Amino acid sequence: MRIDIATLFPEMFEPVLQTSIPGRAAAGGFATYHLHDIREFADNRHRKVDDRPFGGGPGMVMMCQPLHDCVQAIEAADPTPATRVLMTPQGERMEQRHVEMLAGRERLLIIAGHYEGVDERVIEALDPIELSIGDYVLSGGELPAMVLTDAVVRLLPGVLGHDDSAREDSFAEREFDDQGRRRLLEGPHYTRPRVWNDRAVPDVLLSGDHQAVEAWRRQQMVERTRQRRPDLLNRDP
Ligand code: 9D3
Repeated sequence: MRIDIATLFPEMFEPVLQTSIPGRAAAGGFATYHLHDIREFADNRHRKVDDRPFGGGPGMVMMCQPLHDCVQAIEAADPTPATRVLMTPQGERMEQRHVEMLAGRERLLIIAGHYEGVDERVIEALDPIELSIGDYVLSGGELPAMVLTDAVVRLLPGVLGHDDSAREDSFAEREFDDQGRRRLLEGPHYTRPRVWNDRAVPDVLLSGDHQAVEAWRRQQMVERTRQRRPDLLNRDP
């Protein structure tokens, strides 16, 4: 998969995309990342890409022309059609179903907004999928673009080890259902030592009784989900 990212801060992305799973995806040739600085498409001496909002109000608005020219140049650089995604607080809240849909595309063009917002006319002209990563205020769309990239590339075939893909294939172990909805929260995890600061690992996990372990884990998952995420229980099938 080719992932193009249009941003005012390309330098923010490089360490994140070269590390951990996104880094492995690139090193293995499963994903390529192409960063583009929207400011390089400013057509004025001062490299200005924002301006004051018509009608007044606080903050600055990202201008149409630099972003539009940036997207045209990105798309012209490779004939593969790109799925355009704008990261914006006005978007649909991103969930695993969006991630799965985007992981099936050959090429993504992710636009990280900044400032108060993007001029509505260039959004209309580009007609991107608009996504938010949740209802809290960030300084821009850069971190959301990285979140989306991480979530997508880990789904690309071959990126995760065999263990993980085998696990994803096993229905009972799947984290998400066919509609991309989270099923149950995970239960607690434990490793050595058996006692740490007077806290012991639950006896059942040391019992060697595999059936009892599975029953206990299931009960922990259900109880934790009831307490923390009751919205996940008793939903439409
Ligand atoms: C504090 C300013 N807000 C109202 C006066 C509006 C606002 C504008 C721009 C709030 C945040 C931003 C920058 N954020 C994003 O571009 C963004 C975002 C986010 O802030 N939260 C969750 N998902 C996303 S995706 C893009």
